[in-house]
Amino acid sequence: MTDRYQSLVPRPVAAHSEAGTYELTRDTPLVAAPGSAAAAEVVRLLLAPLRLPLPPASSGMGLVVRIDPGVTGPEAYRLRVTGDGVELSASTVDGIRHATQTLRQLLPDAAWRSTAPPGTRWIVPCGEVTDAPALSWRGGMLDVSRHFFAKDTLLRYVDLFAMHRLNRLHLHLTDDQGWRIESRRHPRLHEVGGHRPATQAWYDRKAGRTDGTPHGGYYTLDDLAEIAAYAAERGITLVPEIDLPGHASALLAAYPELGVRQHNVSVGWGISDAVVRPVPATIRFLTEVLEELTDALPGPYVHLGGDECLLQDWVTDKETSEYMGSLGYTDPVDLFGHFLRELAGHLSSRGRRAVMWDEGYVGGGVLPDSVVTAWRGDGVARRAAAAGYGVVRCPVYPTYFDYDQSDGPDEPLSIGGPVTLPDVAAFEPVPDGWSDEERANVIGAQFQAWAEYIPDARHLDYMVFPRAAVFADVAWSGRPVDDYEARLAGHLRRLDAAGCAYRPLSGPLPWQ
Ligand code: TNX
Repeated sequence: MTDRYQSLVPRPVAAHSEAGTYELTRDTPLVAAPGSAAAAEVVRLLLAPLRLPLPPASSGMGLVVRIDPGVTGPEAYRLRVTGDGVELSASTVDGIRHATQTLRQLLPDAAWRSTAPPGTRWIVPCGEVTDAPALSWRGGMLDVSRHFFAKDTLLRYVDLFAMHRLNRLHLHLTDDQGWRIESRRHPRLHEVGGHRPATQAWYDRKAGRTDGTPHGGYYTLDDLAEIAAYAAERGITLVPEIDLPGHASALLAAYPELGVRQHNVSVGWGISDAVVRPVPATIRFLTEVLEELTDALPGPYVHLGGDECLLQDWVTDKETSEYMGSLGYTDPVDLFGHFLRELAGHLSSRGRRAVMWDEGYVGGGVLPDSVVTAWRGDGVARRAAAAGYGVVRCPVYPTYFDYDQSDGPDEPLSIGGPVTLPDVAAFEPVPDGWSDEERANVIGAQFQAWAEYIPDARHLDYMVFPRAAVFADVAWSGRPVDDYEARLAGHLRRLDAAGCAYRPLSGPLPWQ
C-alpha cells in the first residue's frame, strides 16, 4: 500500500507514517478539548461527506479537536493518528481546518466524493504531520466576466481551494465583455452590462469559426454573500474585483454618461479603449456600487483593477482635461493615480483594503495599506515590495492558467503558452536575490484563470487542474518544489473522487 503521508498536497513541512491504523466508525466520538467546541463543529462540517454521526464528547479518545496555543502560527497545525484515535491541534480554527483537510487526504479517496458510498470504511494510517504555510495569501483568480460560471461552479471551486489549503478566491467580476454583479441602485449594470449579443467572443482560431450564441449572466448580491459565507466557513476569503477605470465597455454600455464615448458590451477579446471619465460624478456613482458590494460582503479586500488602461480619451475629452487642470495635473497618469486613490480611500473609510494590478501601483493609485497583484514580471513586483506594499506574486509565466499546458498539438484553443507543470513547480514566489525587506513584503501568490478561451466549467477544470495542485505546493511552502510528480499520482485519484475534470498527465486529451 502506498504511504499516504507521502502523497499529501500541498506537501506538509513534516509528515511520516507509523505502523498501524485507526478506523473512524459510527461509534467514534468527536471530542472537543476544553475551549474547542466551535473548532470541533468546523471539523464536523468539513467531514460531513463521510456521513458519520460523530457524537459530540468533551473527553476521551476518538476524533479529538484541540485549540492549543502551543501550536504557534496563525495557520499552523498538528495531526496525530495512533491506534487509539486521531488528534487535530492548532492555535486557531484556520489551523484546525487545514488539519481536517489533511486528515481527509489520509482517508480513502471516497472522502472527496460529495457523499461517500455507504459502507466505505474510514481507515487512517497511523502517523504524524506538523505543518504551517510560508505565505499567508495563497490564491486563485477566476475570470467570471469573459465567461459566466454558475454559482454552483464557484461553490465547487471553494471546496477545491479548501482541499489544497488555498485561502483567497479572487473573482474578476467585471470587464469589457460582461458586468456580473447585481446593482439594486444602478440596475442597468447587470441588466445591460451582464449580457452580450450573438458574439464573436468565442472565436475558434483552430476551427476558424465563431460560436454565434449570446452570452450572459450575473450574480445577485445575495449569491455573492452566499459564496462569501460558504468560503469563509472553509477558511477562504473572497476578493471581489471591479476592474476600473479601463476594461469598462460593459459599464459604459449600461451608463454611457460615465464615459467619454458610447460603447457596447464587447463581443471580442483584447484590450479595449473603454475608460470611465474620472470626474467626481463618476466617483460618486462608483462609490455607490462599491458600497452595495461591501454591504453584501464581509471583506476585508476589494480589488479595483487598474490594469491595461488606455488614457487617450482623457487627453481629448474637454471635461476630463478641465478637471485634470483643476487638480493641477498635466499628465493623465497622475489623474489615473488620483482616481484609484479616491476609490481606495473610500474603501479604507469602510474598513476595507484596496487591491490593484501593478499598473495601479506604478500609476500612484495605491494607499499605504493597498495590496499589489503583480502580473508583469519580477521587476515591478520587486519595486512595489521595496516601496513597502504587500505584494501578491502572479507573473504571467507561470501563474496564468489560461495558457496551454503543453506545446503539443492536441491542447484546446487558448490564448498562448505553454505554462507546464514543471514551470509551475519551478516558480520561486519569494526570490532568493531580493533583500530581506522586499522578501518580507511578498504576502503570497495566486494563479489566474482568465476565461476568454474557457467557455464552461469542464474546460475550467481542465485548465486549472492539476496545475493548481502543484501551485498550491509552491504557495504553501513559499518555494519551488522538486518532488511533486510522485505525490501528484496519488492526488489525482482524490481529484477524480471530487469530480474534477483535470487535464490528464498523459494519453489522449479530451479535445479534438
Ligand atoms: C491580461 S493580466 C489581462 C486580462 C487578460 C489576460 C489574458 C491583466 C491584469 N489583464 O485582461 O484576460 O491578460 O491572459
